[in-house]
Amino acid sequence: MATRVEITSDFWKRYRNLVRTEMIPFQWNVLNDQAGITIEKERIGDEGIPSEKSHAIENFKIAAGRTKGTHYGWTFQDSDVYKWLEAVAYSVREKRDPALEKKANETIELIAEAQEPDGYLDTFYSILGIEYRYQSLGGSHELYCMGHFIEAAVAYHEATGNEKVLDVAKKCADNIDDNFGPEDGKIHGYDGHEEIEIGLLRLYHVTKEDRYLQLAKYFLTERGKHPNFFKEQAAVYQGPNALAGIEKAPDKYFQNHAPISEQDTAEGHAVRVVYMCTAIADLAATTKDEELLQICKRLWNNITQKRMYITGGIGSTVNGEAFTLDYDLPNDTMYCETCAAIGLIFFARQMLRMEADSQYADTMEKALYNCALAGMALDGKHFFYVNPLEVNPLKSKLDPTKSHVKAVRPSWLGCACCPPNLARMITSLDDYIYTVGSEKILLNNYIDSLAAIQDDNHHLEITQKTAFPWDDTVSIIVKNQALKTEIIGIRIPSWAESVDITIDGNKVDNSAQKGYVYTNVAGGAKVEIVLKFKIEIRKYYANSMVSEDIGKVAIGRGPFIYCLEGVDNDGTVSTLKLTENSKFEYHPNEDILGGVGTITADGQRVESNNNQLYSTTKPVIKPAKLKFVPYYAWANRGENEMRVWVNC
Ligand code: FUB
Ligand code: ZN
Repeated sequence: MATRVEITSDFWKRYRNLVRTEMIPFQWNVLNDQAGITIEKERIGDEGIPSEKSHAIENFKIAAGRTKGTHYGWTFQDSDVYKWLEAVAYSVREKRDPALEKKANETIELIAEAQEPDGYLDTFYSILGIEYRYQSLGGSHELYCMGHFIEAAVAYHEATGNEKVLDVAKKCADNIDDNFGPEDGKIHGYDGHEEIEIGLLRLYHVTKEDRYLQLAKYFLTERGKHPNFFKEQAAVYQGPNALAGIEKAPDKYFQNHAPISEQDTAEGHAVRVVYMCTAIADLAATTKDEELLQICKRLWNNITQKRMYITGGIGSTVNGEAFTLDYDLPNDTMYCETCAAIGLIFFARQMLRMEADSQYADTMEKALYNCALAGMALDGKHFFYVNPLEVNPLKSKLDPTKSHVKAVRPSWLGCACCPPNLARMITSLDDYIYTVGSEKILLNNYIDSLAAIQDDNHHLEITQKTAFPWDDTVSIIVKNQALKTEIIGIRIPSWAESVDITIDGNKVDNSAQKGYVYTNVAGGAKVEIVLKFKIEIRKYYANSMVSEDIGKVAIGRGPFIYCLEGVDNDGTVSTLKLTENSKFEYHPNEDILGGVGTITADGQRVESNNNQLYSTTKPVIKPAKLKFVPYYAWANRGENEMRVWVNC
């Protein structure tokens, strides 16, 4: 490994240990239907949601011929197993675990047995009708699942040296290559859900086999060139029900409305968009393609400047789990799927390979510390799919348009894409701290850690000592063991009011270029860079085009966005108000929510003085104390009202 980062941060070690000791074993039990839990439907009113069991491992056993039975679950049920395997890979990369590796190796054997002799891999069609494969790509998720497998395989191979898993992945990619592409006789199409493109590029990076890169490029550039592709396939399809009817969704749902070169706005299903963008950005960075970079920048700007929540969440509507239009950011009906925030983090990471611009790392950090982390309970065993910015638990129960907006995290969901996505994100967080380029190294995330960066261009160690995100000081010790000078770019976060920087005790210029302050570390030198951020409690106002946030304010400190929860605020938070003169105080608080910083403010409560629905009497305004907790930690103390955007 060219770069190895050991995370030593208390904040992140707790999460990473939780994933290793609770989440991965728990998910294994779920995948094997041995967790003894109730699986919830994502929302009411959709009878087609399979939620009696996971059956994911059983599907593989049936496809492998080890047991008899039929397929159960979504067409993409296999991906739950692959994401689990990927999380295992990163977890054992951090700390070898023979018992867990044995389970993973056995799972790989099972997957290999389920693979068709020609490399095709998908239990849904292997069980229900292999002759129908690749014929219903709008909803079948075959390539999506194989993409997840390939990602897991590359990660597991890199972590353990396991060759078998990489062989299965190559066979799988070769089968896709045999079946798709511009040549006559091949399918001129792509999957309804982007993901295979990410997997193929990862496989290319490890094997250097150009066919995989070309195939990823084909899928990306073919998309949107013939929007009727899914409909045409569906019209003649006679195989098992692979989300029948999905082809009638608007072309935008699949990012199939125009070639990617003509896509200026983020349209349709949010996870698909950011997975597509991640792959385009990886391809652009890998091939140094300027046109692809411009596509990425247009989509990035549209998402982050017009369609993203202050928590880093994306997807404004449950209808198609999708983007809607610029500035349409409702707080209590939105989607903000955990996977979408994670996908945005993937996209940001790829953008940093091309542009040393801190906006990417700022957004990565925002999505990570807020929307993504909120997807998981502090116990590591309960998960949100949807991450609202405002909840009234009764409305979620009684208003069918809000049934997807849950007030407490279920143990597991019928559509289980988010929990294993969180597991793989948290276990691979070490990959997001630095961007190692041939000319410079960017320090993107402040996380207590030890990094060894050793490749053809670099030979150095970087140690970060910090109690961030709760503290304002970071000591960075850079030991350059090479002869050449290293250029280190240090990110100045957008939430910092200012920063003092010293190098070996001497104050230095803190002017930044696109959000990074650069310093040279001479060959053979060891320097200590100390950053002291001025972090204040901030009031954020949304653009006035966001009608839902007019007259409201959101509170943040450092990377965290805060929220009000009923449990801290006499039950009801919708009647609370901040004023222009509200004074805020920050309190480190070890006693709640696993140790967080809370914020209090003096404000007001608005109360009607009669019980009429409408009245000519103005409500009474009473003084009130407001208490805020970090958004990521909400919904860990039972069912509660919650609000990010507070009346003011
Ligand atoms: O379609 C597979 C996954 O299920 C998507 O990424 C999620 O949004 C959920 O729809
Ligand atoms: Zn998800």
